[in-house]
Amino acid sequence: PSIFSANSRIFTPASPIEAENLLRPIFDRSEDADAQEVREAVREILYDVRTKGDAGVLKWASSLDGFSGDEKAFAIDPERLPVAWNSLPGNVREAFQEAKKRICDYHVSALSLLHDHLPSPGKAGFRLTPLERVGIYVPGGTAAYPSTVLMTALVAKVAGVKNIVGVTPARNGEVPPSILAAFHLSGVTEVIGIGGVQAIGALAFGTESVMRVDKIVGPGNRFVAEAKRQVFGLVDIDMIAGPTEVVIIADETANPRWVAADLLAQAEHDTRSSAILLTDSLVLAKETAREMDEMLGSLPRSAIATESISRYGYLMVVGGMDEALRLSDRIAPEHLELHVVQPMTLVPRLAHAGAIFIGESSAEVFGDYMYGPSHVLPTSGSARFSSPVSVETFMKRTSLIRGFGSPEEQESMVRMTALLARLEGLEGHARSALQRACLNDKETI
Ligand code: HSO
Ligand code: ZN
Repeated sequence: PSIFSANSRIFTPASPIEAENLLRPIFDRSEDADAQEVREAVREILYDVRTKGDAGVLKWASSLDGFSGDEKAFAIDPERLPVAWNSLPGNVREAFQEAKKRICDYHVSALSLLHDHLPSPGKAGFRLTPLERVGIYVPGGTAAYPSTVLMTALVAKVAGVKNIVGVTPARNGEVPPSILAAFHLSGVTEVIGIGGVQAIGALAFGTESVMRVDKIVGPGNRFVAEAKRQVFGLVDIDMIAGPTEVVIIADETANPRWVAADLLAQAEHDTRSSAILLTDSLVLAKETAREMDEMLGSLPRSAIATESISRYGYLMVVGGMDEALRLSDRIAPEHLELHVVQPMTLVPRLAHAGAIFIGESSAEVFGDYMYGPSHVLPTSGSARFSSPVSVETFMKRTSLIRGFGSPEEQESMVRMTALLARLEGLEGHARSALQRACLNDKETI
């Protein structure tokens, strides 16, 4: 029996600096002691895939994933997808359909806000086009979530991506039916049954049997994350995903049962997940701890949740809401819940979060499945500079340039361009510009 009590995770820092120091393990969480080993292992596998193609993939898929078969077995028979979908119970299919509808509605309206800016004569503008071929990576094991398939593949579909290839490890030829069903529901018709670093390599370099993609999207373990980092540039990637996290800002009016339940929902994902309460109420912190202890008693994944809470869980009592907001921005959490009297008033005062759940009825778990925005969000503080997966993840911009507005403007642009080109020692550039000068004083500048 565990002697852990969430009470031991209540902190009452006396100053903002002390609060920040207490949170140090959160900021250091992504720096793995063995990162060097991970980097080297990944480099070796990617090298094999790049130089040996299918044979390289096969070598690692069989030694790491127990893959049996030849490279013809990489591709999963598309006929298995509708079969998997039809094998799900009716009410599960109904829930998935509803999730699909809400995800598509949200992203269709997001897409409608994006417009090409086609240039009139003499102006510049831009055009947005979908990527042509995208790989949706789905990890194996307990982190294989069909909801994540919907939250990535459907977004790509709405953005207009023509070729979406699902990639997931087939252990002994088997992929969980719920994953195949989710591919089917998302309109993915091509599925490759390999996983890990070798799969990322195949997607990035292409092999005899796997066609290379333009972008790789989706979560994965540390090895997959490092592989995506190493192939970035050759292909695009969505992000480097770290363990999931939630911050809840709550005042004394919050319901401690809901706060506790939401913290545990995040903590059960992974022993390295982080769940943090920031409150100005010691009473709320104590009641939340009591509720957590009680709920942990019957939670099937209590071992994972307990480990995550005891390492990266905090019930932090701070001097006031200003301090709570400041700490939350410092963490830049993937998910932020606001359980306070007037939650909307806090929103403009917060700069950094992947997704903000406004008001205590907006639980993060609804965002995992049913609210439309993608649940693939920036983690590990990267919400400071990056965004959730969205239609823009699957699009790119091309600048469009269409001449100058008048002969006078053209004349002066020719002169200035030639001047700057010669400053850079590029006479060829200067002459190219000068070709466009008006006839009267073509060569004098
Ligand atoms: N909360 C996770 C996503 C997820 N939860 C999938 C359940 N299934 C990261 O945003
Ligand atoms: Zn979740």
